[in-house]
Amino acid sequence: MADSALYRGEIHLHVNPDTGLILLRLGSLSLAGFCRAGVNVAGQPKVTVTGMRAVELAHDLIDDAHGKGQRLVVRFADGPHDVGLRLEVVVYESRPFVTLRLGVLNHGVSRVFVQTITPLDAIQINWGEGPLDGWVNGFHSWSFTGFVPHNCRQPRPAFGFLTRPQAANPTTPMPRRPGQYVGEWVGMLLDEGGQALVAGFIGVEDQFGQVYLDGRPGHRRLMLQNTADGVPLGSGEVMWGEWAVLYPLRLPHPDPLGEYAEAVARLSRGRLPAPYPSPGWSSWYQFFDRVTLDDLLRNQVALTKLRRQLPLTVVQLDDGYQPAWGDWLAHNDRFPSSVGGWAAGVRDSGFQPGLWLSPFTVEPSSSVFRSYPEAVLRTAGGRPVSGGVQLRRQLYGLDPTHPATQYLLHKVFETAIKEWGIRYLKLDFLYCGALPGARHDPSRTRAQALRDGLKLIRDIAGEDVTMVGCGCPLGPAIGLVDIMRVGPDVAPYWYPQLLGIRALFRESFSLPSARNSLAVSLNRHWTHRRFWWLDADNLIVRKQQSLTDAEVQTLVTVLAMADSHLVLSDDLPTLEPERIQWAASLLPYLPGRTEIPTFPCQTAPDMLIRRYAGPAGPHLALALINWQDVPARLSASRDVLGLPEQIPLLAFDFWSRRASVLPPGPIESAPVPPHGVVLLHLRPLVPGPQLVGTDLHISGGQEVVHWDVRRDSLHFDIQLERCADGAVWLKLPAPPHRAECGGKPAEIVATDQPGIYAVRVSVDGVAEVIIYSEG
Ligand code: 9PG
Repeated sequence: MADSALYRGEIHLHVNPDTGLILLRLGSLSLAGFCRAGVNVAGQPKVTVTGMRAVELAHDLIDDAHGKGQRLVVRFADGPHDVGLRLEVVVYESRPFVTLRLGVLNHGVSRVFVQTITPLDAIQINWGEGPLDGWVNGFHSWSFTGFVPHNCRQPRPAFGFLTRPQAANPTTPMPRRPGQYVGEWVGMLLDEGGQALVAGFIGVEDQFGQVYLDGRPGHRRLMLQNTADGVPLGSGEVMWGEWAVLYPLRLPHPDPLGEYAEAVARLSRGRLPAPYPSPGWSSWYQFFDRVTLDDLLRNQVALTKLRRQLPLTVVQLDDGYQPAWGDWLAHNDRFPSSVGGWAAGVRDSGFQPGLWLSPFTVEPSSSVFRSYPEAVLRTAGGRPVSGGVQLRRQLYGLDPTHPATQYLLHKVFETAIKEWGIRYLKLDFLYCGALPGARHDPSRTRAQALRDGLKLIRDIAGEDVTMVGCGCPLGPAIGLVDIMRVGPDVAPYWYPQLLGIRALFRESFSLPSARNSLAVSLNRHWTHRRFWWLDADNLIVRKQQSLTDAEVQTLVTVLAMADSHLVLSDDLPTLEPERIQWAASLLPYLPGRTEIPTFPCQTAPDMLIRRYAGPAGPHLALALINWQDVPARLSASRDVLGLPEQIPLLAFDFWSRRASVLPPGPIESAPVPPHGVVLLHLRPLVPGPQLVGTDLHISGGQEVVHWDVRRDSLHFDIQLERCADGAVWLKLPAPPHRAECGGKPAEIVATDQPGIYAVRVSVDGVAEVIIYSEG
């Protein structure tokens, strides 16, 4: 038999042909385990087939989506029910990872049902002595995603027995003990010394995949498992699990999941709105499910008045117009006329109507539920499968593989898109298209059923309609949605609460709350612009709510630093002018690069960096977030920021509008209020005139598009695509004599810092500014 080993740099893999033991060395770590599959025959319990004795080993050279590589193929002797396994392992010339997948072959005469495909179950991991921390990805938009310290239990859904599918994958068992973790698609193990291991499925279209991790000393385990949902496999047929990857990492690292995400995107190409998604307004976080047509109309009037100042182009009606979930083409008595009539009015006033729909969800009182009972996904025993409970409403899922569901999807989306002219769809509760159950087409997995459903919607909608995924299992939506909600709901309060109770739910990361939406979305930033445009949920800026001013500033700042899709959800006619400015400061989206230096080692990352390059020189925005409940001084080392240690920095504090010069050494803040943020724009101090910052745009200067230093004057242009009054802070070697903005005199204000001046500017889309120095 051929050699049973593969080598490439730090990666070494060996399969023992007599026992099937897979030995994998990744740098200084080593893992040992087996591959397995779980299958059953009709009416009998599941049995495990383990790859043990190799009957064939083959090597070849390949050239696939990840480049040139060497492949090892191992065929194992048949196990129970004459099921055979075939393992493929690849190492690549220019990739730091090993990929593997497992095939299940039915060599028997009767059908088998495939439940699980496990390309690697590593039951032994050599990795130091201490306990290992975990990082886990969650199943859908609202699922907990983030760091789990080894001494804490992985956060689980509140009232799981009622609301499990709303928070997590209902078929994935939750880890019981601290030190055990389970991630959907991808997870990481981490040690104190900065060594990390990434393990995940890069194939995401056909089967859901979990990575089970145990970081406890003496119990270490890493299992990559696909769920095949009991799909039948006929005699002589083969079914492949998804491709998985493993790679070691040294932390800190600028982009720990970059290799993983790029590999996913090479197999399932992402979809990106170009050049960026249209910003909008939504009814949900102000009016919730009590929204009326009048609320919409008043806000449309306000949007028209604010158009130059706050150029939002989509008006998105959320949940609340329908008489019942499922009856999406009808409207309730808060809407005297049809949704189509409202949409036409929105278009007439020059905006784009956007509509919320929950295409795979029905409630029992809907006419769809009564008229198309066959479209509702059921258990093998015929009971509808629960999709959870929303505001005391029992939700059920539709079966996307059923022709009746397909007929309903056609009807809803053809009406909404072709008749009503909706070009922006927020598609919610999409996990309801992937609930576990007995599907009409039993050969489709849950992941395939959802992807089929989303594909059908995309086909009806066409390429130009913007689709936002929400409550959506991440993998199967890649390439089909343009924008993805990557965290739970924001709310007009900071911590999660249920029925007015806060104390019990602090660790319930899937419940609506500002903290939850920010923390989880930041842990999914690595998906941004790779799979879709990231949506960290709507912005709420109004004063009339339970968020403090500091908390609202944190919301604004995180959305900016994460480069999130912007949708404002406040009652605009009553919104305070200052708050309108806060929201407007996020527009337009300006190019920059986000870094989260502590990722993946903090549940709620407290430091965000965004690097900008522009004609006024490169600068960086540094956001330090105080997640604590008491005021705190926050700091960042220059090393982490990649800034020279010895050079003073020009700093502009965006929220306090203060310019200063920071001495060499670490950057330290004044006390930051609970849940507040300090946002600094930093530039190394150099001789000559310099931009310090602006209060026009949250990037603090990226809107300056032209910068020309002459002998006695400084010329620069501002491009904002909206109207704004504000100021630009400048460091000038000589006191300015006079200033002009758009040909008119501009006021110069001295600051308390020698050599730093603020120049008042008025921008009408663009502005040309000239500063003349004395003498
Ligand atoms: C409309 C809303 C908004 C919001 C969505 C989604 O009960 N729950 O677990 C639950 C979770 C999320 C949720 C509502 C209920 O919000 O994210 O933006 O569109 O639906 O109903």
